[in-house]
Amino acid sequence: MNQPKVAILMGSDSDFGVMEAAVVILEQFGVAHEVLVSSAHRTPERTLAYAREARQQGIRVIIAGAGAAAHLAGVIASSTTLPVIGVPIDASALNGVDALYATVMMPGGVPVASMAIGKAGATNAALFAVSILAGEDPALVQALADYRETMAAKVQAKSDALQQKIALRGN
Ligand code: RP5
Repeated sequence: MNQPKVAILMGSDSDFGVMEAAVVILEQFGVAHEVLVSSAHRTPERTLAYAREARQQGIRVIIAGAGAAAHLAGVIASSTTLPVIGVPIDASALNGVDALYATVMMPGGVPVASMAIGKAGATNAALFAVSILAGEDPALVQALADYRETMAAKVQAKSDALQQKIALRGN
């Protein structure tokens, strides 16, 4: 693949079951990306060094997924002016609400774009990253429009199938 433009970081390899949804979207859109495990708590120096160097390495958007006391996205945002998208992961007894609060409640001045908890959040993080990159890339604008169209067609097909099922019950 080309030089990665999007970085997907996660606090643990145990987060990959959720964060894989972001990888799938970036592959679908043909966006070059890299995936790595780095923890705000267990490897703080590695995380900060990555954040500091990411822009110079050609990264344009960072996605950070973490569970529990999820400080990964915020810590990355503290050390880069790149857009940082946080994905709270359901990895503790608090079912991801802990990670959501830790990710979304940033102090003014250091923004993190927090997504929903779990796979929907990982999917949307990647779509949001594509939207950011689409500002410089008309092909990505078209790909996003196609994605929405396909999604709408699937909803229409589901609606049609449901109506047919209900009509058959009436006979
Ligand atoms: C967080 O703690 C990680 O992002 C993960 O969601 C959670 C548990 O990590 P492991 O104990 O599975 O490595 O920092």
